[in-house]
Amino acid sequence: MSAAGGLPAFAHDALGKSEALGTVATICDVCFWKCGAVAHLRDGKLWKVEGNELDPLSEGRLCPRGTGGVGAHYDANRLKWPLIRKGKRGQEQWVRATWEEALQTIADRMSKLKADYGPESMALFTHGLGGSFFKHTMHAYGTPNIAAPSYSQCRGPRDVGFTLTFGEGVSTPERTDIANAGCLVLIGSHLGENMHNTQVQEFSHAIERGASIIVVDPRFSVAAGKAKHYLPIKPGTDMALLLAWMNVLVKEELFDKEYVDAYGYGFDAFAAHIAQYTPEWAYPKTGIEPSVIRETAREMARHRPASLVHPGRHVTWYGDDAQRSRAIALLNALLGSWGRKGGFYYPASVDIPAYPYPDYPTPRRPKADNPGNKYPFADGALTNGIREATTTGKPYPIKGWMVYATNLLEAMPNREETIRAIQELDLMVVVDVIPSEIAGWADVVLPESIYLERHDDLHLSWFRQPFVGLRQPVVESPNDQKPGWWIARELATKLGLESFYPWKHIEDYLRTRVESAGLSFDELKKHGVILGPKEPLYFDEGVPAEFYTPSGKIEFYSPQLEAAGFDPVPQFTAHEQPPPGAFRLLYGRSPVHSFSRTQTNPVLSEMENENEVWLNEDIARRYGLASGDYVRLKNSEGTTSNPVRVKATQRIRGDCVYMTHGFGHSARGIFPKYKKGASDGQLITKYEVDPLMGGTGMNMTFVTLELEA
Ligand SMILES: Nc1nc2c(c(=O)[nH]1)N[C@H]1C(S)=C(S)[C@@H](COP(=O)(O)OP(=O)(O)OC[C@H]3O[C@@H](n4cnc5c(=O)[nH]c(N)nc54)[C@H](O)[C@@H]3O)O[C@H]1N2
Ligand SMILES: Nc1nc2c(c(=O)[nH]1)N[C@H]1C(S)=C(S)[C@@H](COP(=O)(O)OP(=O)(O)OC[C@H]3O[C@@H](n4cnc5c(=O)[nH]c(N)nc54)[C@H](O)[C@@H]3O)O[C@H]1N2
Ligand code: SF4
Ligand SMILES: [Mo]
Repeated sequence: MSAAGGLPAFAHDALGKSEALGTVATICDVCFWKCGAVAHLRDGKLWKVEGNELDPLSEGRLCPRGTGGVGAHYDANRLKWPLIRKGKRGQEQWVRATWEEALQTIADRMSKLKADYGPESMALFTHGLGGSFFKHTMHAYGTPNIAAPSYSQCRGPRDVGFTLTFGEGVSTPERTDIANAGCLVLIGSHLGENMHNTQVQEFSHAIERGASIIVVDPRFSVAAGKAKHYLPIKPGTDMALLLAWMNVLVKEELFDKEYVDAYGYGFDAFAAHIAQYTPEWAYPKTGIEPSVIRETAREMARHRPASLVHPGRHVTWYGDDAQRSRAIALLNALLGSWGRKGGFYYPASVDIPAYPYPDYPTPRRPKADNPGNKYPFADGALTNGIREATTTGKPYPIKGWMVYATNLLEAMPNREETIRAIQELDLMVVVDVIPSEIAGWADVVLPESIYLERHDDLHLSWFRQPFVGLRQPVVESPNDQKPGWWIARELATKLGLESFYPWKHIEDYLRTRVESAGLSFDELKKHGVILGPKEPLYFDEGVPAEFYTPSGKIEFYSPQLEAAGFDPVPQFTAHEQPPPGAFRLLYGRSPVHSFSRTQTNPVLSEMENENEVWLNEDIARRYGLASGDYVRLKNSEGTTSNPVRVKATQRIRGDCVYMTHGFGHSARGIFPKYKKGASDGQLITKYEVDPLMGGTGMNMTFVTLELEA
């Protein structure tokens, strides 16, 4: 099984051939969706992972990445023990250290930072459930600077746009009732490539049921292949389409008048504003024919209120993303889908009290990411704001970064800016499982046990079925890796913060919490999940129709935005288009990989070990290119990618190219065979900051093609 790295042969045997010797219920972490899983052992070794049938998120089925999760345990690229830098930052030269040495080094430097600059000078970047004990240690230490790219490089603008409109965001997992939608509109959301398990399962049931699907994407995505209407929009013009759709619904009186009368605020001002945005106005901008705009608007109206315009997730596209998300929210409001079956349901969670910790110290200064409230509607911390504070020393110096499970060099736009900030630090710590790009810049690298080797905090998502889930170890770590909770606890102890960790082992912590809610921890360990009682999901099931906006209503016209100097009703802004000979770089998901975190997984790498660049076939022909040829992409600043294989296809417009994110690794410690393909993260140097909330629009990169000799 050399192709699959260190994978034992039996891991590839036909499933079910021989009896598994043990099973452990746990939670997948190949992405942060947190599906309930059951891991099987054979001869004491990790054999396979399947869905946990009791778990409402997975309903017994994992996505391909989750199934391939065993490969994370057998990944030959893994960090094996703590490392301390020798040589310059970024040279990726290390000496092996003991945990005692590594953690004492970090604690000594953190104590010095606290004395010299205050605890706020330390920032934590984190992604996923595993980060919760690092957050706890950092709060106890006294810093408010805790951020994740999953806010300002992903879903932040969406939740701001929805909150401005309905008074609430769409949360994770999204409260979208795809399961019951009669019409589902996907704007970019590439379900089927985006493999968020629950949504993909609901989407496939919707297809089976014959739901009417409308897909808006410059690229004929997997979802587009299932659509009744596919709208190949010109990139960056979705706002024009949304405005025109709303224009049709209002003009033809197809919207839910009763719902708008009952719950809407400022509808008349909204309607007056929207009157100018006819389908004929939108046509030259979007490239979508007026008749198609009208037909699709009517299709949505026919199915309302079970007409769901999906809010998307990764919406940081063009810098006006919160307003575009608000337009999506308003379109849903016209269709009456919020709080209605087949639209947006009201989620619930099991109520488990927090652990009775002492109070955290109050930071003396507010967080540094958004000085002077420059981005007035930011309701999460901005990674890019912390990066800027680190580089400029303003509003106060940030001198230490702790980076947990987030590859900032691939995830944040403009890698050079990130490196410049890192050079200002007195301390840079990375907690990772492989020697990733970001780990390459650390002073101290701490190897974490992978999710199948550790406990994490309880999983308490808000969902249509309330539940609590447990991640627990299935196998031991192969080397000197340690679980995050242990690392965060040891570090706190060395910082003199042991009063924040009254428990010794995480099982004591978990048991205390679960039992304080009157539930059985032993049952949770056995089944991996405990369901709570179902609650009403929709207004007509008894959910009170309350909107937490200032007016207490759905804000068609937003006095909040107006007061802050922004458009109270969304408007269209034209975005720069690529110059002749250049293409807009678009990116998305590979169905068998997560971000930049799975390319070294031997099982998933066997399925796909490099990405491709999608290029319109007619254009490819002009360049003399065919599928399988290799090109490099060069951005307008002159940054050039690794060679990447061409996919010449009619499935993409001629003004853009597309690739999946996460490939083209450059870290020294990753074996060369896992570094194939090109990195979108390397090419995205230009970005547009959202003036409402500080998210970074990253679809602003133009590339040209460099042919391989
Ligand atoms: N397999 C897998 N699944 C994942 C992940 C993963 O890593 N792997 N990551 C998860 C995460 S964190 C997120 S946030 C989601 C992201 O997934 P989504 O939120 O579904 O994806 P987007 O980033 O919106 O979209 C990429 C799609 O938008 C299209 N697009 C690009 N520009 C435009 C435009 O201007 N207009 C329109 N209408 N479409 C455009 C692209 O062609 C592509 O099809 O995926 C999640 N699911
Ligand atoms: N150019 C570009 N930028 C993007 C995106 C894009 O598509 N293109 N997508 C955006 C989106 S939607 C999001 S949500 C963010 C996500 O971006 P990130 O938050 O960076 O997410 P990942 O790529 O999952 O980063 C995971 C890092 O954690 C490490 N890791 C994996 N498993 C573990 C573990 O068990 N423990 C620890 N300690 N570390 C682990 C991996 O090796 C990797 O270094 O990126 C955003 N930025
Ligand atoms: S969506 Fe896939 S990778 Fe993510 S948690 Fe679920 S099974 Fe795992
Ligand atoms: Mo994301």
